[in-house]
Amino acid sequence: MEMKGENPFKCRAYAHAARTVRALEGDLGEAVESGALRRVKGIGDALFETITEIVRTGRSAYYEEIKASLPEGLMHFLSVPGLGPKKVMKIYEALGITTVGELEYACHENRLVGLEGFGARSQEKILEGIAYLKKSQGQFHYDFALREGSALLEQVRRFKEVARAELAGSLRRHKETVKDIDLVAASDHPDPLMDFFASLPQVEAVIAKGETKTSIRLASGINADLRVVSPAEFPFALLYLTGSKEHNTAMRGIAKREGYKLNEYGLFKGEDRLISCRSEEEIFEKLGMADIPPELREDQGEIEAARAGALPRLVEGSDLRGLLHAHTHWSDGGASLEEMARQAQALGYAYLGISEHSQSARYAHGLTVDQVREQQAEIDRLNRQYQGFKLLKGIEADILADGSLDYPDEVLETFDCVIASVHSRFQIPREEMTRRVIRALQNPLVAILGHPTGRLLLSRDGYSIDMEAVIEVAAARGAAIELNAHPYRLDLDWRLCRRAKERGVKIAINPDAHSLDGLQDTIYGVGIARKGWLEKSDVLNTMTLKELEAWLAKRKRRKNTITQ
Ligand code: DGT
Ligand code: CA
Ligand code: ZN
Repeated sequence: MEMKGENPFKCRAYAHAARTVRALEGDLGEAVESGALRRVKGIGDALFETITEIVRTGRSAYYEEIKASLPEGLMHFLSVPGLGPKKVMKIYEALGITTVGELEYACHENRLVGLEGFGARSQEKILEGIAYLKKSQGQFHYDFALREGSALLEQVRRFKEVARAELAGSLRRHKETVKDIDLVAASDHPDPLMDFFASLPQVEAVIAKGETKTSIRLASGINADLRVVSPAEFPFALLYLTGSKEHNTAMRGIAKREGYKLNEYGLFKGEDRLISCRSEEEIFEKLGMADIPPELREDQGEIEAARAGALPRLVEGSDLRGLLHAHTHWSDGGASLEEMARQAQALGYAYLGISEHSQSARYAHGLTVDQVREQQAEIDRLNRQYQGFKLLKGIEADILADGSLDYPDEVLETFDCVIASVHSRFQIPREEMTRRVIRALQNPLVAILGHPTGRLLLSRDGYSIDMEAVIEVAAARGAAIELNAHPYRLDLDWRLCRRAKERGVKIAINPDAHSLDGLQDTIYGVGIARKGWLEKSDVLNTMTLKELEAWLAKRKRRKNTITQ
């Protein structure tokens, strides 16, 4: 609509409605049919009609009409980070280009430099954006791949004569992003299973179909491979297809040293004598190793650890006692304090740390000092009603350009748990960003550094920062670092989680929830924490409420001893 130059108010109403629908609790179809949606704020008659049409027919005539009136490739411009609809149309109208490839070429030819509203710097940024797009193309967020993969797995498992089936590949290893979905199934009759798989309703195209392997593309855009093996081969195929490639290579080396041959079909001794194994665990055992959790299979020392009996006991979702970092209606969240608290209790947690945005984050309705006081009073009031559960008073304080925080210390002191995060000025030089974040961490009132690199998976790299140096300061200060569990962030990266653990820095697995459902994003953070070798004792919010309160109080005492 913006590309077509539609009325800006109308555009905004649609964008707003999209966010509203996304945050809606319950079933959208029901809300449409009962007319309840019509009573939701911001959904007028026209929008209600459009949404009803989409729900009932899966399409919108208005959308199709707009789309058809624009050159097809132009929509893809919008995937280039930093290019909005207005700029896209300017480029199109001035240069007549309609594909991302042409756009890249035009940048190389310096044709954007002289264009009104552009310049050398914006041309360079567009080129960077295109490079990013190319790099991330064909990659998918973990949560999306897991949803699609789990649905496929369920369908395959329900098919007759499938003895066992599992997800494999990067999805099973819980990588933060994945290229495709890998599935392995055990069956003595692969043919009908291959036919069944290739004709599932969500299949858009069959890429390859063989006797033991079929590759499909789903309508949602991601590819999936199904490998079918005999039940006896299953554990070996699962091990092999889980990988990673580097882990597999190292495993083969170990097998060889032990006088075996290991491949996707089996473990063999001497002249191809099969050593049968019923599970991956048995294969590891035969090779003198402890069972290596899939998350660790990246050839990062897990094989040596498994041989030495020194694998970590990885943290589990059930180890978490509470959650920190949630937003509510008070700033940019989609639910009330009470609703969030109720949901956290329903999920079995003993505490929930509320952390709205701070005052300079206007775009996210950051809290003024007066609002902070009001919210804290409201939290006190609610806490008096709860038993075995407590809301913690927190804040997600912006780290300002100079590394100071967004409230004076007298205000920061009133919180139980201060999370400090960078939300602006990402483009500064590495040294400056490192100094900025370190300065914030040196404030003894800061308990946790929020989403420490600011990355948005598949759309924005983290800002340039010396995380090793930041980890050192967190260690010295006794502050924690967040592992933001939102599937688009998963920040701190798992490779650095391990570094933090080595330095004794606690990691807080935080949902950064902006809705009731958002609280359950925590599972993605747990997966990444496991991938980063973290154990229960490495994770801040495995503490009981009492332990956590003592940990937080210690921080405040330290503040007093410094200022006195
Ligand atoms: P991705 O890129 O997110 O799909 O990552 P993966 O690890 O799922 O890679 P994929 O789908 O190409 O292959 C699935 C598994 O198959 C992989 O985890 C390990 C195994 N594999 C694939 N190619 C090779 C290879 O050349 N050598 C060995 N040893 N294993 C391989
Ligand atoms: Ca894969
Ligand atoms: Zn944030």
